[in-house]
Amino acid sequence: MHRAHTAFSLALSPMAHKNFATWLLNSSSSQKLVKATAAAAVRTYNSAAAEPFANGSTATYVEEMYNSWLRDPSSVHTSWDAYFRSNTYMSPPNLAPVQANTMPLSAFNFGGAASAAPDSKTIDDHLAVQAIIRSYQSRGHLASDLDPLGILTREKTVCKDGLARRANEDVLRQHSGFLFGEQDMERQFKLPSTTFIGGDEASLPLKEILNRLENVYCNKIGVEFMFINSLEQCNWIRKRFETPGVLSFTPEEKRLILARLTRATGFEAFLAKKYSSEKRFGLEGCEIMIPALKEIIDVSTELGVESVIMGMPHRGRLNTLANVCRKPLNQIFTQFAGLEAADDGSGDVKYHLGTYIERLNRVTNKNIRLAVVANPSHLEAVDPVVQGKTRAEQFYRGDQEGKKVMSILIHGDAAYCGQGVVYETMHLSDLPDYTTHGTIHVVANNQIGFTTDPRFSRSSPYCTDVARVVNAPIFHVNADDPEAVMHVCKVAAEWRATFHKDCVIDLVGYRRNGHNEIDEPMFTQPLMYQKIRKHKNCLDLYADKLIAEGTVTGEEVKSVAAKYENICEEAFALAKTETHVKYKDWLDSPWSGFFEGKDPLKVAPTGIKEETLIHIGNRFSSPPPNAAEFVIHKGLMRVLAARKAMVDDKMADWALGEAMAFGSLLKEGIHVRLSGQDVERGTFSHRHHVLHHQLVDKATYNALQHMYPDQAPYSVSNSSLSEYAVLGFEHGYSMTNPNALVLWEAQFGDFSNTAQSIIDQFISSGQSKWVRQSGLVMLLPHGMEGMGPEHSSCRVERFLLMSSDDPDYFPPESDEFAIRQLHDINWIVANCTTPANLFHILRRQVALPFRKPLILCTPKSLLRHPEAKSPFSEMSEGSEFLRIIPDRGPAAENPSSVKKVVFCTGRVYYDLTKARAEKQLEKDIAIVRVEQISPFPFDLVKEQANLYKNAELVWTQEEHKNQGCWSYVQPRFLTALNHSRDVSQSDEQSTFSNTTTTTDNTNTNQASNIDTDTDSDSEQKSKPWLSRMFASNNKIENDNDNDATTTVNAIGHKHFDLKNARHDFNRPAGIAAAPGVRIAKTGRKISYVGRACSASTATGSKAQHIRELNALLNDAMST
Ligand SMILES: Cc1ncc(C[n+]2csc(CCOP(=O)(O)OP(=O)(O)O)c2C)c(N)n1
Ligand SMILES: [Mg+2]
Repeated sequence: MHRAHTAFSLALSPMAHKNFATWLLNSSSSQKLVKATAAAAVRTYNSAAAEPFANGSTATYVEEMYNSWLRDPSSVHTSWDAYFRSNTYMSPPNLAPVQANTMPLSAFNFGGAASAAPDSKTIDDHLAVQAIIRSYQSRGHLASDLDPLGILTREKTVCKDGLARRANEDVLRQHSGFLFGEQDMERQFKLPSTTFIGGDEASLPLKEILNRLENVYCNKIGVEFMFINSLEQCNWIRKRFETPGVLSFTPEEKRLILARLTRATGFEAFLAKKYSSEKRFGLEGCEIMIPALKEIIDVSTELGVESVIMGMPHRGRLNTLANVCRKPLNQIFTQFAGLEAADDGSGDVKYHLGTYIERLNRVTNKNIRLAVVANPSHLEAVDPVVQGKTRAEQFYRGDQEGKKVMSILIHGDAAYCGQGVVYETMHLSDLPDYTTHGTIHVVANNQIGFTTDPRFSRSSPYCTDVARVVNAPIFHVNADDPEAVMHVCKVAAEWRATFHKDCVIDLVGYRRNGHNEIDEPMFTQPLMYQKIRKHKNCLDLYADKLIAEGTVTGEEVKSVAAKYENICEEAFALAKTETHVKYKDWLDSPWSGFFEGKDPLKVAPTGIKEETLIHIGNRFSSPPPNAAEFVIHKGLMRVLAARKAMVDDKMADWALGEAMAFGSLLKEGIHVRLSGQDVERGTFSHRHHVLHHQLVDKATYNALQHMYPDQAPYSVSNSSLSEYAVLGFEHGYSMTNPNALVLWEAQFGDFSNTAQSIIDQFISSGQSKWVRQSGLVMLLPHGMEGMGPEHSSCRVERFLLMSSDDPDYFPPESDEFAIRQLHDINWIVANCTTPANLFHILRRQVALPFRKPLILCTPKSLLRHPEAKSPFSEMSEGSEFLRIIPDRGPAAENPSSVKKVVFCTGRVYYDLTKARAEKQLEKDIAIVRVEQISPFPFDLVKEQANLYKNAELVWTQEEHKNQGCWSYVQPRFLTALNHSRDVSQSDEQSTFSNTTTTTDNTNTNQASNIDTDTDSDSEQKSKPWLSRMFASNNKIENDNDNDATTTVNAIGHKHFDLKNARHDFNRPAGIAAAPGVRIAKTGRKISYVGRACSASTATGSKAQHIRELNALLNDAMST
C-alpha cells in the first residue's frame, strides 16, 4: 500500500498534478487519463478497498519513470528529474528490482532521432499498452476459458484491431476504447518491467503483445493475483505464467500425466462396475484432481517436504486414498463388503475414513509420509483440524518454516464458499502460533453443490473468493486441460515453498453423475446434464490429443488402462478373502510406541514433590531475571507479590494451581500448549502468563518458559476470535503426539457452541468412529453470576448428554473402578472447586495410559474467592484427584444424625457452605461436591449415601432445572442408590451384581427389585440389541414417578466375576449393558432443589439472579 499511497499523494498535490499534466503535453486523451487517475486516486485514498487497476496504472507509471530516471536521469522530463533529485520520492520497499528486459524510453527508437524526446502520441500509446497489459493481469481471468462444458465460456470475438479475443469490457474496461487499429499491429512497443511476456525481448510488436496476453490470461488458466499487496509476489506469479514456453511438457511428462489420469479414471470405473449401487461419491468429471495432487506432492517433495497432511471431503476420497496415498486397494474394497470390524469402535462410512501411509515417492525417489485426516460429514470441519495436526508435526520436527511438513486441503465448490469455518481457518494462516507456513487449497469445483447451482449458492463471482482476504493467489484452471492443471500445480507447490503462504487451485470440472451414484441429476440440472452426457471424459480427450500429436499410440493407451484394471481385479479377489475390516488400518495419527508395554489400567501418580511446587511457585511469582530493565505494570507487581506470599504460605490459588500443573509437566518433558481468546492474560485477568514491558514494544516475559533449563516448550497464545477453527486446530494439534497437554480455553463457556461440530463430530466421537484418541482439554468458564443471559453457563448439560456412560449400569466395583470407567467413556466432564483438584485433573490427562478429552467447567469470580485455595499438601506426593469431595466438617463426624445431604458441583458449593454457616446447620447438613461428573462416580456416591444413611438426599445446582447436571445425574444417582443396598457383601465378596438385581436389607425403605434371569450375557451380546429387546419378557413400565423407579437389566442379572470383568469393560460400543426396564419402587431417592426450568441459559438481570439464588439456598438449607 505504501507504493500506491506515495503515487497518489504525488498525483494529488497541486504541484505534482501540474507537472504530471504538463509532461503529458495537454493532449485530450492524456487529460482524460489524468482525470481518471486523479479520481481513482481520490477514491483509493478515501477507501481501503483500492481499485487495483486505477492505482496500479498510476503507480506503475511513476515507478517506470523512476526506474528510467535511476538508469538515465535525462530519460525523463526535467520536472520529474528535479522531483526525483529532491529526494521527495521514496522508493517503496517492495519496488520491483529493475528487470533485465527493461530499457529507458529515451533509448527507444520511436521512429525519430534516437535522442529526440518522444512525442505525446508515442507516450499515450505506450501508456495505453501498459494499461492493457495491466488489465489482462488484473482481470483476464474473468474471460478465461475455464468451463469444460463450455456453458459459461465466452466465445472469442473479433475486435476493431482485427484480433479475436475473449477479453472484452469486463477485462479491458475503459481501455477497450484505447484499442489500436490493424495498422498498429506491427508497431514495436517497449515492455514494462511488470510483464514477462517478452521473455528476453525488451519490446515486441503490438500484435504479439496482445496475442500473448490473451493466451496467458484468457485461455485455460485464469490467474487471480493482482490484489496481492506484495509486488515481489505479483512479479513472481507473472513470471510463472507469462514467460514464453512455460506450458511446454516433455513426452515423458505427458505420458506420466496420461498414466495417472488412467488410474484415476479406471478406479472410478472399476468401482462403478463392481459396486454399481453403492455410494462412493465418485470423481468423474474432475478425475484430473488425482494427477494434480500427485504433481503437488512430487514438486513439494523435490523442494524438501517429507510429510503431507491432507483434509478432504467425500468427493474422490477413495480415489485419493488409492491413487495418491496408495492405500492397498484390497483394504478399500473390503469397505464395500459390509464386514464386521475386528476391533473396537462404531466405525464410519468408507468415504470418511482417514489413513496414514509412509512410502517411497517413485518420481522423486524420496520417502514421504501421507496422512488423510478422517473427517465427518460436516463439510470443511476438518480444515482447522488438519492445520492443527500439521502445525504440531512441524513443531515436533523443529520445522519452524514449514519446509518439511505441509498441508493440502481439498474442498468442494459449494462448501468452500458456503462454510464459515473456511474463512476462520484461512485467517489462522498467517498467525505466528497457528501458521502452517502455507496450505495448498484444491477446489474440486464441479460447478454444483448437491442439486444447487452456483448462482443460488453464493454471492461472489468465484467459489474461491474467500481466499482473497489472506492475499492468497488463486489459480483457476479448466479441468479438461491436464497440462494446464499440472502447470498450475507446479506453480502452487513452488509458491508455497517460496513464500510459505496459502494459495488456491480452482479445478473447474463437472460432475458426471448425480451427487452420489444413485442420484438422478436430470431432475434438477437437465440442460447441464444433457451437455455432460455428450461430453467425452478428460482421459479420452487427452489420449486423443497425445495420439494426434504422436506422443503415444492408441495401443499404449489401451494397455495402460488394461494393466490397471488387472491390478484392481487382483485386489478385488484378495478383498473377498477378508472376513473382517480393521478400523486401525484407517487410523490417521498412529501413536507408535505409546500404548505398547503399558498397563491400560494403571494411572501414574499425579502428586509431586513439595520442593517442585515451591520451585515452580517461586519462578511463577518472580519478575523477569532482568527486572531492573524490564518495566512491569504496577498492578502486576502486586499480583506477583501476592503470588509470592501464597507460595511462602504453601498455598495455591487457581492461577497457581494451573501453573503448578503446567510447570510440573514441562519439567517432566511434556509439551504444554494453551490457546484461545485472550488466554495469555486470562479473560478474568487471573493468569498473566505473559508479562509485557511497559516501555518496549513486543518485549515480553513468560515465566513458565523458564522453569527448568531442560524443560519442554510451553506455548500460550491469544488466538483469533474464532471458536470453530481454533478449537478444531487444537484438536488436530492434540492428535499428533500423546505426550503433550493441549488446552483450548473459551472466553466464556457458552461461546463454545459456535464450535459445536468440532465438539460433536471430533472430540466426543472421534475415538469411537476412528479409533483415534485425544487428550485435549476444553476449559470452559462457567458460573451463574448475574451477568446476563450469556456469559454464564457453559452448557455442561450438552456435554453430559453426549457422555457415553450408561445411566443404568453400575460397573463392577474394584480398585480399578475409576480407571476402567475412564477407559470406557468417550470423554471426561468435570467441575473442580479447588486449585488442587484442577492441578491433579490436568496432570491426570497425561498420567493416564490412554487419552480422553477433558471438558472442564472453570470458574470466573471464584478465581479470586478467598476460600478457593489449596494447601501444597493437597498437591504433593500421595495426594490425588478427588472425584468427589466429601464433607469434612461436623456433619461427617456424626453422619447418622445428619438430616440432609446436599450433592452439588462447582461454585455453588461456596454459596451453600456460607448459607449453612449462617444458619448454623453444619451438623445437620452435609455438602458433598461431585467434582468429576462424567464418568459418574457411582461408587463414591453410593459410599456417601451409605454414610449418611438417615439423611434426605438432594441435588442442587446453580443452573436451571432443565440445564446443568441434573438430567445427567438423576438416573445415575438412582442406579448408585439402588446399588447401595447390596453392599452387605454377604457371601459375594468377589462377585458383583449387575445393576439392580439383588435385594438387601440395609435400607428398609427400599422395595425389592425384579431379577430377570434370561440368557447368559455372552449369548445375549451376540444378538443384535433389537432382537434382544423383543426376546426379553421385560416391558417398560413407567409410573410417572421417576424418582422412585429403578432399572433391571434386560440382558439379565448375572453376576460379574472380577476376573471376567474385562469382558464387560470391553463391551461392544453401542450395545447397552442394561437397556433397562423401569420398575416402580419406593426407596431412597434424590430430589432436585434449585431453579425452575428456563429457556434462557441464565437469569436476565442481576436482581433476578440474586432472588433465585437466595431461594435456592433457602430450599437447600431447609431441613
Ligand atoms: C455442513 C454440512 N452441511 C450440509 C451437508 C450436506 N451435503 C453433503 S454434500 C453437499 C453438497 C456439497 O457440494 P460441494 O461442496 O460442491 O461438493 P460436491 O459434492 O459437489 O463435490 C451437501 C449440502 C454437509 N455434508 N455438511
Ligand atoms: Mg460441487
